[in-house]
This record gives sequence, C-alpha cells and structure tokens, in this order.
Amino acid sequence: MMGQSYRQEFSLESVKLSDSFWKNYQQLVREVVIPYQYQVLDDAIEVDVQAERVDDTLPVGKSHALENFRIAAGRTTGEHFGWSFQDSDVYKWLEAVGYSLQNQPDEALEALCDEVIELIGAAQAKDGYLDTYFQLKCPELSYRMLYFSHELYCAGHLIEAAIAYDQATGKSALLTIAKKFVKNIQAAFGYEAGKIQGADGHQEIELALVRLYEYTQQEEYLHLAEFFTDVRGKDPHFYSNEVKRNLEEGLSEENPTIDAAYLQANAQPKNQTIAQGHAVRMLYMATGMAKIANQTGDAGLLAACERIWQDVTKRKMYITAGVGSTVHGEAFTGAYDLPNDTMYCETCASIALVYFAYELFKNEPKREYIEVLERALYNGVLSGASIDGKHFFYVNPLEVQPDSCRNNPGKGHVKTTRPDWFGCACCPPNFARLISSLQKYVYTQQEETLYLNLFVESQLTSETGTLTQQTDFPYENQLTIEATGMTGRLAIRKPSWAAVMTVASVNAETEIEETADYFFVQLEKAVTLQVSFEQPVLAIRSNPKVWTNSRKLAIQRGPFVYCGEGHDNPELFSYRLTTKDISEAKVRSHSELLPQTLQLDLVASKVVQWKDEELYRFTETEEVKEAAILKLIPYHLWGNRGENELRVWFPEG
Ligand code: FUB
Ligand code: ZN
Repeated sequence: MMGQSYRQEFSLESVKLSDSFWKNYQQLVREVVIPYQYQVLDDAIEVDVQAERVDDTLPVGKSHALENFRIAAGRTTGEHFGWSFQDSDVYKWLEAVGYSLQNQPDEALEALCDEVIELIGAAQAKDGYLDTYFQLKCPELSYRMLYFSHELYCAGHLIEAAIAYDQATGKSALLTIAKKFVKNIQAAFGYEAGKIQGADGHQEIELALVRLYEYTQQEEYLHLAEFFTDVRGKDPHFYSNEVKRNLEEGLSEENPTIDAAYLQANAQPKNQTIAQGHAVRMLYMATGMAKIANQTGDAGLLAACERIWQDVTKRKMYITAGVGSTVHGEAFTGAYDLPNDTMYCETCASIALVYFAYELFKNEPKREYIEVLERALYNGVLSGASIDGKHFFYVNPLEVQPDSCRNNPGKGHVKTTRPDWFGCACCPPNFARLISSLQKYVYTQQEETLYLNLFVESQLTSETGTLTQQTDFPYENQLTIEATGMTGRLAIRKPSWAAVMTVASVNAETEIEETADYFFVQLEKAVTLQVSFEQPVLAIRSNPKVWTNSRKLAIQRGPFVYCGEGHDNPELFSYRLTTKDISEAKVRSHSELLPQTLQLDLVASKVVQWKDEELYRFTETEEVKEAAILKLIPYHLWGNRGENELRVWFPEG
C-alpha cells in the first residue's frame, strides 16, 4: 500500500504561478518577509517583540533564535532565551526559503541559508540530539518533559525545512542533520523494552515523518510516524506519570496539572471523535493521521479524521476559517461557541486547517475540503500578515472595539494592529512557508482525474503534457484553460460562492459532464476551455445554534469574506443591514490597499446616536435609523490603516 502514485501532489517546480494576486504575495514573501524575518531572528534590527497574550512571564523584547544556536554551537557564550521551541522559528524560516528558492533562485539567499545550516549542524550534539533549549538549559530533562518540551515538534519542523531546502538546492546538509536527529529519536522512542512509549505534547513530527518517507521512500520514517500516532493516548496517564517521575527523581520541581484531553492524549487518535484542546496541535495531529492513511490505507484512522473534520467545520469554525475559540490554552471550546471578539483564531491554526483539508482531499477528492482550504487561504491565513510584509497577527478577531481591547483584560490577546513580531513567533514564518508553497494546492491528480482546485493563473507540467489556467481571478470572472498532451479528465471545482458557472470547449468537441460539485472534461485531445461564473455578493447566516451571531449577517463575494472598518465607517457598531442591502451592493475599486482590491458599498442603515449620558431607555420600541452607506473591504486586509473598529457580523434590521 506504500507510495500510491495515483494520488499525486505536484511539486512546486511543476506548477508555475503567474497569478497577479498570489504572485504578488509570493513576491512580498521573497522580497520583504524573508529578509525581514532573518533580521529579526538574528536580532539585527530594532523591533517591538510583543507577548502574544497578557502574561508578564512570557518572553518578549527579542527573538534570540539564531543566537541560541550560536551558544549551543559554542561560538559565543550566553543563555538560551525564548520559548522551548524557539529553534522552530529558524526551521520554518528555512523551509519558507526552500520553497521560495524553488520559485526563484537567489544565490545570496542560498549562501545565507548555507551559513545557517552550518551553524545548526555545529549546534547538533554528537549523538544527533538537537534542541538548543534543552542542550543549554536542562540536558538532564531531554525527552523527559514531553508534555511541554516540543523537542519532537522542533524535529518535525527541521525535517520539513530539510526537505524543502534539499528540493530547492540539491544540498543535503540539512537533511543529513535531520536524519541524524531522527536516528536519535528512533533510539529513544518505540514499543521495544526500555524505550519511551509516548509522543510529543505538540504534534508535528508525525506529519513531517510521513513527508520524509514520501521524499526518501524509506519506510522506517513512516513506521515512526505510525508509532507516534498510535502511542498517543494509549496510556492517558503518560504525561502525568512523566511529571511524577521527574519530581521523584529530583529532576524538576514543576508539577503542572496535566489535562490529557487538551493534549489530545485522552484516547488514541484513531478513537478520537471531536476537535478538542489546543487548536494547532489538534490539526497538525489530524494532518499527520490523514497523511498516514493516505500512505497505508488505514480506514480507522481516516474515519477518525473525518469525525474531527466534521466537528471542526460544522460546529467550531469561524466564517473566516479561523479556529480556536479561546485564548485559554489557545484552544477549541464547545460546539457553536464562536465569540467574535474574544476568540483566538491563531494564524497557525488556519494554516493547519489548510494542511488538514488538503490531506483529506488527497484521500478522497470531495469538494468540501477544498472549499474550506480556499476559505482559510483567502481569509484566516492572509489576515495573518500586513500588506507591508513586516507586521503580523497571531490572533485574528472578527470584531474589534479598540477601547474595549485596551480596557477589558479578557481581550488582552486581541491586538488592534499587527505587531512587528512576537515572543512566541510561530505564526509569521508559518505564513511565509505556506504562501511560498501555495502552488502545491492548485492541482491534484487522483487516479485518472486531474482536479483543478483553485482558480489561480498558472501552468502545470505533468508527465505527459501541460495545462494552463489564464485568469485575473479573483478580480474577474473567467478562466481560459488550455490542455495539451494531457490524459484522463479534468475536474473543475464549482465553488459554492459562484453563480451561473459554465464551461465550454472553444476548439474541439469534448465531453463535459456537470455534477453538483464539479465539471468533468475529457482531456484526450488538446482542448481550450472557457470557464465563466459570477461572483454575487452573498449574505451569510449562521446556524441559529451559534448564539453570538443570532440575527446577524456576514457578507462574502467570491472567496473573500468582507468586513467593515471604522476607518471607512465611523460608528461602525451602529450599522444595520438586510439581505436586500447585501444583494444590491455596488462593487467598486478601492484605492488604499492592495492593487485591484474591490470594495463593496451597501446602502444600509445606521442607528441614530443617543445623547451621551443616556445608557438605557424604557420607551423606545423601534430603533431610530437613517440610511447610510456601509463600505466593506476583504477581511484579510483589515488593520492595515492604523487602529480602528472591525466588524464581520452585522445586526440584521
Ligand atoms: O507551541 C508551539 C506553537 O506556539 C503552537 O503551535 C502555537 O499555538 C503557539 O503556542
Ligand atoms: Zn502561530
């Protein structure tokens, strides 16, 4: 069952992007985000490094990520600074560079990476172990605090970086370092007597090991991924026993209460039924499970993935594809609990949802996976970075009232503008690695069917031929697809936001079959297809069980969820609107944000303001309203024009 070639993910090299929307983002990552992030990781520029939430004990002020490696390598002296997973910031940056170099070679950048890789190699212990936090602070606790340590999480990011860099440059130094670390892990973990029978508190290595297997075809890596996925939750007391043992042996004085469900370790993953606990961990775990199932055909694991998927997307996901409803543990909460102003919606969690959706799609090509993937990409992921590429959101709110964020400690994590950097900097380089590998998600081969998942101007070169997509989507409503030398059939997704979608062949007689979700087109001959659709402005309602959105409407056009900002709409919280206002919205160009941005103007209404000293009234039965224009922009662009109010869900009326 290994290496099923009929489920094919295309390499970055085989898909060339020319799309104006995404190419601009990739260019931003290449020209601004990557150099900026290096300078931050190297502490070479003055930046305001903020805590991701209100907690005076969190590391702030600097990154120190590269310096930690220098100290571990013995090239300088000092103490480790930052989170136990600070190393992963460097690995994720390297991974982003690996993809970027695949898109566009850059000798100077490659030389810089080679230096960083040499440094990482120098920091690695002789036995392959590599984690600057434990090496510098408490070597006696390595692999003994898995509930907290992130050693294997970092190893996972190292593996992913190593693959990307090897693909880009053919240079295997980082891969050699990663494999050496894996050997060390293999020697320490496993079902064999004397080995540790537990997994990292933060999943990541599982999905990375499957990627390493895919890249090297060495089955030992897949087996290790299976081990970590199987052992998790087998003994629900594994992590609390770890704590007890360290206390008994005098190795640590830490005595935290372990919540196995928070660590998704209360049951084995194959038996899990809901999305619970830390959101990113949950979704990285589910991605790993889906990747294993894709390689082994493990139906039980896939069924568990599907249960988790249903729980996330039918009960716990925001309209922006943000997930994680609470700052407390950066976690999922209960079904339909989707507060818009205290939520977490970490950028990494939406990125993880993209990964999970894509792996499920590779297992079974259902449109719903790509629908969520697209929703996340254009909304909850893109909102993670500013258009200048140097500011980032960790938490992505759907409703912001700046005064309330300042004064209400329950909203201390909700930043009103994107900071330069975070003490916990997981999101910015995660953003960079996803954007620079975006073309991976555009096409997927499933047996004889080539799926066109995303409307992105690009050229795919397959083993037999080429397929090009020409379009100025999302700014225009058509695609021209040309296929030559291709075999099988093409499946063109019918996005649920599209109306009146048609596909016609303009040069050859070819069979086109339409289903509810796809157009299927035979590709035996060279064919040119004209695809057209409309992008109506759509009103969205939540399931009535989402109490916070009761009698509220959100607005979407094409893949973009729209939002209002105080900058364009003073007294933003006074607006009311109807489905008719939404359907009659005028689409016009917006001049301040990204080129070609489309703004929506709605003739809505606005509640007439009361006198300031009045807080409540007995007598009023109807709100007194006046007509007012509500100007909306794509959600991902909010917060680029200074601090101001934000709203996605508007009261109906
Ligand atoms: O713990 C590592 C990363 O930092 C997580 O994925 C994020 O949620 C943040 O806590
Ligand atoms: Zn993050």
